[in-house]
Amino acid sequence: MTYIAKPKLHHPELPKNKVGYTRRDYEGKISTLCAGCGHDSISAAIVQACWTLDIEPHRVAKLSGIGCSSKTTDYFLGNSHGFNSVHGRMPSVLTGANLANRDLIYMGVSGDGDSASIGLGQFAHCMRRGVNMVYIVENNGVYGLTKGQFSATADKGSKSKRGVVNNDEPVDMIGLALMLGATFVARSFSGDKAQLVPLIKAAIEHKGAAFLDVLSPCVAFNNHPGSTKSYDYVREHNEAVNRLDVITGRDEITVDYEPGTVTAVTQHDGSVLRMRKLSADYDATDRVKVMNYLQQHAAAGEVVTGLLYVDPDSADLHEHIHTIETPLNQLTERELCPGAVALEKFNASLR
Ligand SMILES: Cc1ncc(C[n+]2csc(CCOP(=O)(O)OP(=O)(O)O)c2C)c(N)n1
Ligand code: SF4
Ligand SMILES: [Mg+2]
Repeated sequence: MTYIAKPKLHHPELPKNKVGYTRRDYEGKISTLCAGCGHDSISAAIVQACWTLDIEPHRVAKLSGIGCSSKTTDYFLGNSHGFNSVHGRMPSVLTGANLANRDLIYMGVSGDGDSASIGLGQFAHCMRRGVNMVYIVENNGVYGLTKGQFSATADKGSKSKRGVVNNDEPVDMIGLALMLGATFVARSFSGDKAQLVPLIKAAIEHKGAAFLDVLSPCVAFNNHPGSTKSYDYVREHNEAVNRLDVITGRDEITVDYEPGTVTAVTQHDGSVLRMRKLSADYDATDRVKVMNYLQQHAAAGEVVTGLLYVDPDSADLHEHIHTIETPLNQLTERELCPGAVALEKFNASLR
């Protein structure tokens, strides 16, 4: 992968977070994406989210597949663990890493081609298994890296840059994530940092599979009239159901909730999601109602954004399969290989 390292020089008085890092410490290499690509704004939002959450960079593992979107893991969190896998295989590689070391924060970054075509099966299984991760799809409706073919999320009737109409039904990744049991489902727009940063923070604090579909226009191949993934189209059709604040479990909670307008959801680690209702009939904790609401609004041509669904009592894969609290990669040989007597006893219990 080609890259240009960022100069390390910065102002000596840049503000530091609680763990002693400046925002610059969360950046990566200089991006080689097209100027104006939505994916770069998502990288900036990830940097902002991790810096403000006071996460030590070495506690994050970022994984990706193949595509312009998957290249971005090189452009943020340069001091974190990273693995660029093959096309559509990020979820299985991430699942394996997560099983070996549950102590890291896992961030999977993918594209609509990477996740809705070749990686659709992998996406499905990490959602239904509840792998503890933030799964970000940088959704531009095209294969940007291979020069703008329609992807499986391109809307029926939308036009390519050359005027060709897409006649195939789109894969609705939000609908799939909900159906498959994801416990945190959100949609946002790369051009709306005020909405995107708190959603990423909330997804990081969530236990289980947190899915974020981020509309991220491809300025080179899908930002023209007739595209439903262009900056203009998303701005004009954006229908936000809520606005989010995240208060981490570590901080004292001193918020004054306004009855009727703010819903507070406490997560497993004590962090509180405060959702300001923008739509009076929206309940982000009722999976079936959320699915109906999204279908109705999609039929009306609206792009519904915000925290769409959250299960405050979520569990993750480790709970499902009863692994021990100690990360498997820290177990000693003695614990991993308890000896012939223990093995014989175990085998006898199965006879
Ligand atoms: C196994 C395999 N098949 C096909 C390709 C070619 N290929 C590279 S990137 C890509 C699609 C990328 O689209 P998306 O995930 O939407 O990322 P974007 O570039 O739009 O961000 C394809 C088909 C590949 N690299 N590997
Ligand atoms: S081709 Fe599209 S997706 Fe790729 S970097 Fe350029 S604008 Fe972004
Ligand atoms: Mg794409």
